[in-house]
Amino acid sequence: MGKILSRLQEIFGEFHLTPARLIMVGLDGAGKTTILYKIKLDDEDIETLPTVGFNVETVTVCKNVTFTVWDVGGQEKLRRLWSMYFKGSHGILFVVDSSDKERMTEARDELQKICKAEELKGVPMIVIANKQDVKGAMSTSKVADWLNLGKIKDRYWCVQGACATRGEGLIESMTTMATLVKNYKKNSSKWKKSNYI
Ligand code: G3D
Ligand code: MG
Repeated sequence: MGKILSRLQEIFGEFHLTPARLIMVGLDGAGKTTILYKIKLDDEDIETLPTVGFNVETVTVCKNVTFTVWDVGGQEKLRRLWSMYFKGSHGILFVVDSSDKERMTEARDELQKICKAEELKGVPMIVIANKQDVKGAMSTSKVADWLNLGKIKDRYWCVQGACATRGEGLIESMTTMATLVKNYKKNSSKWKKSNYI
C-alpha cells in the first residue's frame, strides 16, 4: 500500500463508524486528478464511479474516506446539480494552480460560490495551493490574499502548499483535514443535540 494511502487510513482510522465524505473541487487543470492518482497509485482496489452527464468522480480511497471530485467553472447550467453532491460533505478540498495568475480571479469566484452554498454551511475547507514547484508560483500567503480567504469567518479554513506531481503537501493536507473534520463532526452533532433537547 502507498505511503499516502496508509497514512490516510491511519489518520482517518477513527472514522470507521461514520466515514468522512470529502469533496475536492477546483478549476480544470488545477491538479485534482493528479492528487487522486498520487493517493491511489499503489492500490488496485480503488473504486472509481464516473457519473453520467456530469464530470464527477467518486472515489473511495480507503474504508473511511470518500472523495467526490469535479471541475468547477464554465458550467453554469450544471450548478443546480451541485447540491446533490454537497449534501452530507464533511470537508472541502479546494485545489488551485498557484502558478496560474491569470485564472486566480476565476478560481476566487468559484470558491466564493461554493462558500455560499447552504449545504456546505460551516464545512471546513483546505485550500491546496498546488504546483509550488513551478518557477514564479505564488506562495501560500499570496494565494490566500488572491482568494480573499481572510474574509471567510464562518468556517475553519487553511492553505496548504503542495506539489501533486511529487506527492508533496498531500499528507499534510489530509492530516489537517482529518482534524478539521473531527471537530466539525463533533460540533455539528452537538448543534443537532441542542436543537432537539
Ligand atoms: P485537474 O484534474 O484539476 O483538471 P490534472 O488537473 O490533475 O489533470 O492536472 C493538470 C496538469 O497539471 C497535468 O499536466 C498535471 O501533470 C499538472 N500538474 C498537476 N499537479 C502539478 C504540480 O504540482 N506541479 C506541476 N508542475 N504540474 C502539475 P498535463 O501536462 O498532463 O496537462
Ligand atoms: Mg481531472
